[in-house]
Amino acid sequence: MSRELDVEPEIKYTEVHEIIVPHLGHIPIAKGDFHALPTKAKKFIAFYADYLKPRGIFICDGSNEEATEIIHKLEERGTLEQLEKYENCYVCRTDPADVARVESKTWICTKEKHKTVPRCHGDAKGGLGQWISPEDCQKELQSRFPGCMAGRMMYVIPFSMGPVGSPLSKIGIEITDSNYVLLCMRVMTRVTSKIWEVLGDGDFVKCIHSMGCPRPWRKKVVNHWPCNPERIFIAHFPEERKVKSFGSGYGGNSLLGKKCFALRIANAIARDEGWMAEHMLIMGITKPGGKEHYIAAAFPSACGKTNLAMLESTLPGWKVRCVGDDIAWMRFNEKGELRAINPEAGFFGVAPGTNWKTNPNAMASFQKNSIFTNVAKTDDGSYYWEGLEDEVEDKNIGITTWLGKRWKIGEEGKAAHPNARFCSPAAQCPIIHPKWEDPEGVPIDAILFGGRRPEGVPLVFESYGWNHGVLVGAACKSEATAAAEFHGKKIMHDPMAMRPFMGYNFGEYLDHWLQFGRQSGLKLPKIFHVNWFRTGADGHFLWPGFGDNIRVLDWVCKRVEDKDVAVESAIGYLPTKGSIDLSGIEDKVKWDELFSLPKDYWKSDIEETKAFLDREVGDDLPKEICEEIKKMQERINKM
Ligand code: GTP
Ligand code: SPV
Ligand code: MN
Repeated sequence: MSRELDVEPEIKYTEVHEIIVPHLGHIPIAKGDFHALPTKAKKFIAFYADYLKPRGIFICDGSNEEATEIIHKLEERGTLEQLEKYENCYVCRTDPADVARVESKTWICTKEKHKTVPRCHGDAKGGLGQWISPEDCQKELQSRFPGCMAGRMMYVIPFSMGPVGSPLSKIGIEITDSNYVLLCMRVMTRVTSKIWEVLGDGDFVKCIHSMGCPRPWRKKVVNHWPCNPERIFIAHFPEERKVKSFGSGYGGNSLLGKKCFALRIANAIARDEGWMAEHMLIMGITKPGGKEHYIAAAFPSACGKTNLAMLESTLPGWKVRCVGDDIAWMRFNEKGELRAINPEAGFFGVAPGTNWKTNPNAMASFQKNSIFTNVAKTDDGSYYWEGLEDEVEDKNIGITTWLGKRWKIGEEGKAAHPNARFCSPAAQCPIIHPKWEDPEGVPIDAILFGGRRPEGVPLVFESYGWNHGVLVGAACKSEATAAAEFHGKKIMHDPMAMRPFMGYNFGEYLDHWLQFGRQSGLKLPKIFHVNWFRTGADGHFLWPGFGDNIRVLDWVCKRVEDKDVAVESAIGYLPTKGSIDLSGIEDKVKWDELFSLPKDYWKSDIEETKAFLDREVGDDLPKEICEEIKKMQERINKM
């Protein structure tokens, strides 16, 4: 057996059982029955207790009493503040230096470099996964983790991604010194002591997280939110199914079940096991009197997944139901159907822009049992953010911003951080699908890709087939958003909406997608591209979006049903004029502008995409993708 890549050199894994466990005598078990746990879990906990040196070990059981106890503690300390208008809702303000994912400090560690990043040439910028060698990684970890929980409690969180015990689910254990993380993990994943029974002797994904502020901590703690932003380091070990995250308490950096496990680690597991872990929402849509179709959609962070997954149809009679809003695990079953589950149990959604008009179902989901991060609070105990202006009764009410400043609507500055988030249980969503926890998953009929494309890209088009669809996904680009550390509105590549979440060589990932197309007997979903964000000459969006997106989904469903409502174009099938139902919004929508294909734009776009893929994927770029690029260039030249 190979040793763990990141085992601290002076402590051997084989010695854990004999050497570390006796040390537990010095670290009290604050809660839980350590000795009743499965052996592998005991070894894991003991090893890290000895290494991180917490003042106690708290084995979480997932109960409400446990949460209440932690919430009270955090209220006393000032980390959480109750939102009195709702039931069991709290606001948390972070250190303003810790507000989003940090791609530049996120690493994948494998022995071989090209397991992680493609064999590309000299000038690759390396945007598709960052590799770090085990030696360098070890150095970084050694300079951070030993003793990093001194004076703090070590929480041990057993959790399941996917319904507990389902064959498609996977178990993880997160060790953290942040009780905010514990509270959010309880919402986002299934945390229960049943995990220990299901786990038995089995393996689990090891998640280790620390805020990186051992006591005594001499630096100033801002907003009662300990963190260590200069020292953030997030390391993934796909071969060992392990994640180590240091320095940040925020979202995808610290709720390790989400991006770290359910995307980066799962992505690598999925390749080995023949399935897919994707940054996709899952939804079911049924037209009046029709059959339900299931759609999975990959849009980059803050580009509309949560909103689409919970869409409130503006066309009468349509039924939309949400299976998941951020991550899909998908596998072809023995009948050749692509089945998808949502591995998460909650929503960690963008708050600004969410209101009773744009997303009433999200609003309804977080009226109780929810945690709001970096939102503002009104003096009458309600949350507040940009987009709620029209829904506040008293427009003159006093507001405390996410930065703790006194503020009123209309004044300068922002009330909430643009990446402020609500964290609420999926089960509270009024349109949650009755099958959202079905261990078999739901059958996917169509896959959508999309992004924020102010220019050139029509509202919707359909790919010419699976391989072309994979190219459409690989060519995804979008304006930067506040979900990561980038600033400004530059257009960035975000292939398959997975740029920040790749767990292995992106060339091999594309090949993994393509091999489904080479197999026989699989019912491959149709692949589409959508763009809600095209702007006109005046800078305004050309498409009303939100509930009106049902009109586009309607067209997608017609195509899934093989209806003749499309015409060929250089970039794929476009809707025939009039085949998208615009009843009621005819005046608002300029069809020709929304669907125009400027030849110069597409000529340079495909060239730029080709240059990007050549540069970043290099020798690992599958030949099918090169062929599809060539066909696309030929079509564009003929425009
Ligand atoms: P992550 O949770 O970061 O992965 O984001 P997401 O893809 O779930 O994005 P979300 O649905 O939270 O939307 C992000 C932002 O886009 C919000 O401010 C929304 O108001 C806005 N948005 C979503 N859908 C639409 C749309 O159809 N049209 C327009 N104009 N804006 C939209
Ligand atoms: C994203 O950025 O895609 C999110 C938010 O869903 S976070 O959990 O912070 O990654
Ligand atoms: Mn996301």
